[in-house]
Amino acid sequence: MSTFQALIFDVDGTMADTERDGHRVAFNLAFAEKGLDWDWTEEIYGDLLSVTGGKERIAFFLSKYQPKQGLDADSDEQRASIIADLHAAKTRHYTDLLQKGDIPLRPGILRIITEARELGLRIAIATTTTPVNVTALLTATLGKESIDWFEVIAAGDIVPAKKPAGDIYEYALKEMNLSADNCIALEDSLNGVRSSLAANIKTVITVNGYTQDDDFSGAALVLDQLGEVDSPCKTLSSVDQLVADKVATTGYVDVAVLKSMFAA
Ligand code: XBP
Ligand code: MG
Repeated sequence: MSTFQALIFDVDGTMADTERDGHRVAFNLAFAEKGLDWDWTEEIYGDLLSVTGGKERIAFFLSKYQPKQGLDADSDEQRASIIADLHAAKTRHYTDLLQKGDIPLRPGILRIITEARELGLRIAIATTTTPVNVTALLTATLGKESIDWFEVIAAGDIVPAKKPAGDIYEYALKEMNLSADNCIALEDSLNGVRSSLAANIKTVITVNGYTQDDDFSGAALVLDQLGEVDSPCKTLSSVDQLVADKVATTGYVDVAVLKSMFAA
């Protein structure tokens, strides 16, 4: 039987609720800075989340919403360069927001990282967001030294195809010299679970406001959050009844629950 050796974390929506009050706000600040009158409301942003990656999301917005004020580009190359410039401004605003410390980790994330490290489990990150966004979040929430806790931070344009493709998880597995059946992925969205499952990794989902209605079939365990001693989680679905019973007893997901999921 394969052994449980590593936990691979998605970032946005899983480690922290970064989308509505982080990325979305930063995109709007970048648009204003560049003299664009675009306003990504919470509702529009929910729709735009169907496309992963900030640059790709801007391109999707332009094609789907066709704002009156478009980008002044003569060629595809120039357009890509304007989008890249806009996205760089967004990344600057986003990391500034994180530095202010307004976006905390989701319940259970610190607890499970701490426990995993104590028990010698390996931890890594697989995300579509820009690498500097990951290190800014880790620094703001766990301290700068936490960057080194993660054996691999697989992020952004390091792979050509972002989630829902499995590439970013496959990249992380390769870097860790592990196979999919040694790992569990923690995700929050349909694009995320498609990606982890494309890489054949057993997946735990914690939903959020934007993803609660996503189709998570194929995930091993779906919860509202990982839970804490004083704030129990709710199991939304579980492939294995024993795992669901275990979570119901403690009120949270810990390494013991993940191990039992593994044995299931
Ligand atoms: C979620 C995403 C990201 C961010 C934006 O990533 O789709 O694109 O919204 O990040 P994940 P960038 O859930 O995989 O962490 O603007 O830096 O691309
Ligand atoms: Mg996510």
